Amino acid sequence: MISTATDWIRNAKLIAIMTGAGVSAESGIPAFRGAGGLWRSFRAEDLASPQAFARDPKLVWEWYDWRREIVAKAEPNPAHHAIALLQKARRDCTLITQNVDGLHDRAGSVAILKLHGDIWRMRCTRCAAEWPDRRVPLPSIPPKCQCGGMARPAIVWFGEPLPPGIWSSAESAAETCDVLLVVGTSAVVYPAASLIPSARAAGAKVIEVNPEETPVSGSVDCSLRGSAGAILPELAESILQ
Ligand code: BV8
Ligand code: ZN
Repeated sequence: MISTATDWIRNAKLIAIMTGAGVSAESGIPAFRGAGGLWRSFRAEDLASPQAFARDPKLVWEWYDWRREIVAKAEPNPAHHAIALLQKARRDCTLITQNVDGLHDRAGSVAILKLHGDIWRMRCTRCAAEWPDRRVPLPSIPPKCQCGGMARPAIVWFGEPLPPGIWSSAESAAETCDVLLVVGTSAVVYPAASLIPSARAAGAKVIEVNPEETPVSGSVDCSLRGSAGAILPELAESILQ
């Protein structure tokens, strides 16, 4: 199986890689669904929405402050490094991520299409200014903009549209690639998950890396059952040798 995947990627002209929370699991960052997805008694869907933020901005910010602390202590794992290596070796490799943790950046990946935003950036709810803020923990919650307005995480919440430019770049990468490598996503969040059938419909070979079955496992061309931290370095090594 992995040799098939290696051949497809080696012979591909255009490669797209789409990652989800599973690629950061081995860095110790809890994924959204499954055991680690809870904080106090809340699920991500209860907190990652404009309604939750309007109702209780302090609670939502406490959740992000807690996640920022975990992410700040986390290191990119071999999967992030293997993806960065592939991108360096293959200029025609587009990285699309649903993650907001910034670990792909820290592993050296560039031109990352961040579909759901960035946990290290803030946006003012009053003047819409946007800025990086890496303070952990935050000195005051909720954080404020220089204009005095309340800041929100520069993250795409449920019910909010994805950044239009980034989304259209991700769509065209999925529709033009010869191989789409899907790593560590449960493929239940849309529109991100729709990139998988779009790539397939456009004729790409789709390879999935996940220790578990997902709703797309039955319709991909190659399912590599295992952890990203083990499989990606093996893939990168055999592709680049
Ligand atoms: C939109 C930022 C429209 C937040 C995130 C009903 C009501 C309301 C909305 C909807 C609805 N039905 C559908 C929707 C749309 C909704 C949606 O898809 N909901 C789902 C839950 C059904 N989508 C939206 O709302 C999107 N916006 O539709 O807007 C619109 C359009 C125009 C104008 C106005 C509005 C916005 C979606 C973005 C939400 N924000 N993140 C934050 O992070 O704080 S999504 C969140 O889920 C994360 O980004 C995460 O990445 C993403 C997807 O989850 P996964 O990455 O897949 O992670 P998960 O834990 O699920 O799975 C981990 C996987 O890894 C597992 O498969 C596991 O087996 C695997 N794994 C574990 N260990 C490893 C591993 N794999 C490899 N190696 C390992 N070691
Ligand atoms: Zn402001």
